[in-house]
Amino acid sequence: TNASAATDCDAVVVGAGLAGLHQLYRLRRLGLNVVAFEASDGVGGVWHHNRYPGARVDSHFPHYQYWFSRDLWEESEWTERFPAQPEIEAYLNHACDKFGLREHIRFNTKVTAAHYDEASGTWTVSTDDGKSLTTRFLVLNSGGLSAPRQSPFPGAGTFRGVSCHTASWPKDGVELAGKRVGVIGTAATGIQVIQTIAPIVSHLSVFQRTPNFAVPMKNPKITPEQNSAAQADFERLRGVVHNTFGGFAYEGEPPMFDDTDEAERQARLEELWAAGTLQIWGGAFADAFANAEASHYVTEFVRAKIRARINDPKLADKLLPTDHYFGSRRVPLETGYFETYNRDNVELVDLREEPIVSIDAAGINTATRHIDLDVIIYATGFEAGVGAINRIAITGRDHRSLRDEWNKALRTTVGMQVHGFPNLFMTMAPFAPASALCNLPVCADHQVDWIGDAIAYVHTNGKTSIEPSAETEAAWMAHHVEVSEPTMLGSNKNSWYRHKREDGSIGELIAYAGGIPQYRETCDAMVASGFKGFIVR
Ligand code: NA7
Repeated sequence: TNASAATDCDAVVVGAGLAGLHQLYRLRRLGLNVVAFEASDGVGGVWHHNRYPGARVDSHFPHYQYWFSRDLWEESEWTERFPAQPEIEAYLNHACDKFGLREHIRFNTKVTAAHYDEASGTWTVSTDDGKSLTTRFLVLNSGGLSAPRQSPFPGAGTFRGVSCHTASWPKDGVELAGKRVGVIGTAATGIQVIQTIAPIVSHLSVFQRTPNFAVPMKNPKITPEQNSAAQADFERLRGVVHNTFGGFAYEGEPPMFDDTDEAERQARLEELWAAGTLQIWGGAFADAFANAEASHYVTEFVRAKIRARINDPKLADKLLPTDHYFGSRRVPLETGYFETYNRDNVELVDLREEPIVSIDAAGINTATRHIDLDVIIYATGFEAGVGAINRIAITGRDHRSLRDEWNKALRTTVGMQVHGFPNLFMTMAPFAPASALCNLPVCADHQVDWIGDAIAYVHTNGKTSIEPSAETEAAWMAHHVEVSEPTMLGSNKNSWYRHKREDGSIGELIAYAGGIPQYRETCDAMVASGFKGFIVR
C-alpha cells in the first residue's frame, strides 16, 4: 500500500513509547505503510527504561491512559491510584498487541540521522545497524524526557562500585540491601528513589544541588467499583480532560485568589494538600500561575507543611527552597520523603556548601571530604525537550541542521513542526502543553491526532510536503512568549522548563503555559482552515 512507489515506506515513526505507539496506530489507520524504530528491546519508552525503585506516575487514576480507544479504556483495570512503572509498562505492551502494532516496530534499532531531499520530497533515515530507508513523512515520538544526562563528574568511569542513571536502570535491578548508596539529584525521580530505598540500604547519602518543593501523594488501591465507575464514565471524562488546562478532570472550579478570604484560602489549600494529587500545583486558584501574590501565598503554605515534618530545623532550612516559588519548577509528588531525613541512616549532602569535585574508585569527593559508596545512583534528569531529537543528525531543506538552528534559537510551530523541515513532525517537543505542563496521555493523543491530520491532508490531496511558514512559526513563538513568560514558570531560570544550550547558557522557556484549550483551539483552526499559514507543495 505504498502510496509513493519511490520511497521504502510512507512514514517512519521514531520511538515506541506512549506517543509512538499511538502514532503508529493512527498512521496505519490512514492506510499508510509505516515503519517504527525503537532503540531498546521493548515498547513503553520511559516506562520501559525507568525501572528504578519507586518509579510511578504522578498523574492520578484514571487520567494516565490512552483516550483514543473506548474499547481499550473499558477493559483497562488499574490497581493503584498512582500506578507504578511495571503496571504502566504492561498496559502499553497490552495496547501494542491489542492494536497489532508490534510487527511494525524494528527493535534494538536507533535512528542516527535523517536527511531531507527537497527535489523528491523525501527523507532518508539512517539507523545504527548501518542501513537506511526513504520515507515521505518522519515523525519523532522520541520523548521529551528520554535522553539521560550523562555524569559530568571527573573520574566517574573509575568508580569500582555499581553506578547507573535512573533512566538506564538494569532489568535485573541493582543490589541495594545493606549497601552504602549515594543518590545525586532531588527532583521528581530522586525523591521517588530516596523515599523508597532509605529503609533498605545501610547508609544513604543524598546529594542535593537545588532544594525542591514536593507535595504528598495519596496512593490507595483502586477498587473494582472504582474501575467500573471510570470505565462507565469514559465519554464524559474524555470531554472534560481535553478541555482543562493540564488534562485532569478535577471536581469544581477553582476560585480566583483575590476572591477568597484568609479562611477560604487555608481551607482550600488544606483540602488539596490532603487530596494528595498534583491539583495543589496550579489548580488551587484559577490564577495560580499568573498572580504573584497567590504564588507567594501557596509557597508559604507548602513551606510550613514541609517544615513541620522535618525534626531538625537546620536540615529543614537546607531542604526548603528559598530561591523560587512553589510550582515554578515541576512539582514532584512524595510519600514520606521529608520524613526520610529524620532517619539515622540518611544524610543530606548540600552541594551548595560542598560541591562534588570528582568521583574515584571508592566514592564521591566533595570540596570538603570523601564519601565512601558501594552504589551511585544518578537521578540527574534529562536533556529536556530537545535531547532525544538532537541526538539524531537531522538536516532539512538546504542542508540546514536542526540541532544547529535550535542551538541558536529554539523554535517550533505548536511544538510539532519546524519551518525549514518539511514533513517532519514531533511530539513532546518544546512550546506545547505536552512539553511540560500536562497529563501527558491527553496532550500526546491530541498531538498524535494533529500530526495524523496534517499527514492525511498532504496524502489525500496528492501533495508532496507540508511545513509551517516562517511567519506562522514566528507568530506561534510570539504567542508562546506572551502567555508563558509572564507566569511564575517564566520567573524561574533554574528548571528543565528552560532550554539549556550546548554552551550551558540558559535559553527559551520550553513549557507552554497557555493550557490545553487555548492550544487546541490554535491547532484545530490550522486543520479546519486547510493548513493556512503552512507551505504545502
Ligand atoms: P530533573 O527534574 O531534571 O532533576 C534532576 C535532578 O538532578 C535535580 O535535582 C538536579 O539539580 C540534579 N542534578 C542534575 N545535574 C546535577 C549535577 N551535575 N550535580 C548535582 N545535581 C544535579 O529530572 P528528574 O528525573 O527528577 O525528573 C524529570 C521529569 O521526569 C520530571 O519532572 C517528571 O516530569 C518526569 P538542579 O535542580 O538542577 O540543581
